[in-house]
Formats: sequence, C-alpha cells, structure tokens
Amino acid sequence: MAVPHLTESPPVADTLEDLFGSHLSGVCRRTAAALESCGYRSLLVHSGSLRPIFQDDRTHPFEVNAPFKVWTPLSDVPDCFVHFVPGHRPRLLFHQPTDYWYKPASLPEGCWTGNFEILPCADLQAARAALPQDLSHTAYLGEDFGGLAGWAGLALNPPRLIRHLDYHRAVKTPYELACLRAANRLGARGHRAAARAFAAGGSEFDIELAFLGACGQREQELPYNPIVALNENGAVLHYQVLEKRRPAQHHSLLIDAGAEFAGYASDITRTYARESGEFADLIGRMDRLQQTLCAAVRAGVDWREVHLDAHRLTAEVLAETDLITCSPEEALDSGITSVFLPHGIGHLLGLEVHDVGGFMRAPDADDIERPENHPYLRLTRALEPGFVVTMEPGLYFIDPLLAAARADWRGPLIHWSRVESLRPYGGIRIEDDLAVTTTGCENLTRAAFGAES
Ligand SMILES: [Mn+2]
Repeated sequence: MAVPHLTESPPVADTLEDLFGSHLSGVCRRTAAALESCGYRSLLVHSGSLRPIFQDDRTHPFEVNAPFKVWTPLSDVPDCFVHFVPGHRPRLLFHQPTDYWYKPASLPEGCWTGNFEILPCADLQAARAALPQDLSHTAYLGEDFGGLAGWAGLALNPPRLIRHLDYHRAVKTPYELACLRAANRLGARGHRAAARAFAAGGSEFDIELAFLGACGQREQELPYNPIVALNENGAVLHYQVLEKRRPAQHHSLLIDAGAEFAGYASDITRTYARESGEFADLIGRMDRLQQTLCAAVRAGVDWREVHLDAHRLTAEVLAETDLITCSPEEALDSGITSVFLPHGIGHLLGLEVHDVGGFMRAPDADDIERPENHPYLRLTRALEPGFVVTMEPGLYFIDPLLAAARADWRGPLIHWSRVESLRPYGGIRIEDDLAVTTTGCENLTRAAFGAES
C-alpha cells in the first residue's frame, strides 16, 4: 500500500524553479539553432504595446505577445523586451516608467528571474540605449510600435524564423506541462463553481461570475472569454452574449471556459442537463464518444484520422438516437455529420488557446492539407510526445445549418421531429486537454476534475 505523503506530487511552486531552468535552456538551444539556420545573430522579442482607444485617453486591455511568454511568465507588462544572443544569458529589458496615473510594475521576483539579466527601462529610448548599437542581423518579433522605425537594422518578424520557432513550440517542455496541469486545476475549480451556479438557477452572467470567482481571475487574465450558453444558446459555437436575465426554464448549460497559469491556457468544455431524460442521455453518449477518442491518442497518430474517426462515431450516435433516417455509413458519405459537428475535433494548446504550428510538415516545408470538406480543422500534424491537444467532440442543433440541409437533398436523411424535440437544449460539447506520450496520453482535465472532487 502506498504511503500517501510520498506519492502525492509536491506543490507546484517547489518544482517550477528547476523545471523553468531546463525549459529556458531548451528555449535558448532551439532559438539559437533557428537563428543560425535563418542567418541572424540575435533575437529581440517585444511583450506588446498598449493600444489607445479612438479619441480617448484609455487603452484596450493589454494582451501579451505569445512569443514573449515563451521566455518569461510575465503577462501583464507592456513594452518589455527579451534580448537573446546565443551563448549569453538572456536579458530582460523591463519597462518601469515614472508614472503617477498608473502604478508602474514592480521588478519581477520569483523562481525564473535568476535566469535573466534584468534591466529596468523607464521608456523605449532607455530600452534602445540598453541594446547594442548595431542591430543588424537581429530578428525582431512583435508589432511595429511607434518609434521602431528608428531602431535601424532590425529584421521585422522574419517569416522563416517564425516558422522555425512556431514548429518547435508544439512540443511542450516539462515546465510547460506543469503549467498546463496547473491551468487545468484552476479551470476545473471554475467549472465546478459554474455547475453549482447552473444548478441554483443562475443566469449566464451569474454562472460566469461564479467561474471567475472560483478561478480567482478577472476576464482579461483568462486565455479566452468564457462561452456560457444556456438552453438553445448552446447552438452558437462561440456564443458571447452573457445574458443577465434568468431564462424562464433551465434546460441545459454548455460552458467552454479555461483559466491561465504562468501564461499557459486550459481550454475546457462541459455540458449539463437540468433534468434526466433524452438530452442527459445524449450527454452521456457524447462523453463516452469523447473518451473513446481520447483512448486512441498517442504519439504517431495522424490527427486528421482522429477528426475523421470523430465523424464516424458521431454518425453512429445520430443513428442510435434516431436523429437520422439513414445508416451511419450513408450519414458519413453524405456529409450529414458536419451539420451536427461543424468544427474541428481539437487543436494545439499552450501559450495561446489555439496554439501555433498546427499545420506544419516541417519548418522549411509546406503545410499539411486538411481533409477534404473539413475546413475548420486547426491541426493536421501527426502527434508527437509533448504535444498538448484538445479533444472536443460536439453535437449541436444549429438552425442555419439545419435549414440549409432541410432545403436540399439531405432533407430526407434527417429525422426532423427528433431534431425539433432536442432544439431547446442547443448542443453538447465535451472538451479535455491531453498531453501526448509515446504510449497514450495524460488527460490533464479529467485529472484536474478528479483532484477537485
Ligand atoms: Mn478548444
């Protein structure tokens, strides 16, 4: 029998320091190789700029640039730079203005800072002065902020270098996996609170507030704005309204919401029925379908095949639940499954919720095509150990897609009275985050829900 305190994983904060050091070494190594292969001697990465609102003295919420977050977990300080010269310790030019309208950021502390030479810079001129005089053979990643034109010699966002860096971002380091586990634990905590708010009869807005409160994050800290959809709103894939009134009746909740940890995202969807019955049964079927798909995930698997398998399994569910009048084979051949499942089965996840590099055969090769008639799939690469992907099958009752199908030759293949009885529930999506290994995958989301319960 295992001794509990030995088998428990240590608190995240105790292990991140070591993990960050080797993460950063890996980032330095792969960046040095990419720079050399593309003919540059150093890299300058911008955290991003504050964007002013038209005719106002306020700015839009700050969104840090993902290529900067590869280097540091700083996600809330604009106008910082990482300057990396292979063979040298990376330098962080940390924006610290003199200001009394806003509170300037304090110099960063924490396990990762010892890996950098950190220089406070009051403004962009100070940052420029801290950089070498000669910026030729330096690649710059970030937007073209006002004044950058004066920084002569920089190569702005060279596409080939970006491809090299993006390609390798798909494979996560152990530090990144630890962050993604933590983001899932936060997200699961939010989802549990959201489910309670739904059971208590809350509005979409109430449910979102419950999610935010339990995660301990404001909306702009989250990796994406939560999709909180009651009843038929679940049929709008990226539903954004957040209705403040409670509906007359609560039938269902579809919530797609994730939290962020050190810049890394979780992306989690759950669907709930208020009462037992055929929609609750359909959720159960979709949950089993999702678990079947997860069980087949391992390194070497072609993600396009996973997507097509999802359609095969969806065709079977449609036949079993009497939603179609034809066989599963005919549903698949006729494309009927895409009426009910009109999005990709999953995507890369990491510093961005839809992470980069999903189509690349190799840094210097062409992209891998999507399967024919599946225009929304965001990942076509074969899986490698260290990829983190979402698995998110769905089944929806979407009026415009159903109307189009009803009007053409597909009409007789759909059982319309069955569709009508399920329309008030909107739809179902069940989404977990999976870390791919050589033999299978680690389900970061189910583990997080397990730890929460
Ligand atoms: Mn997703």
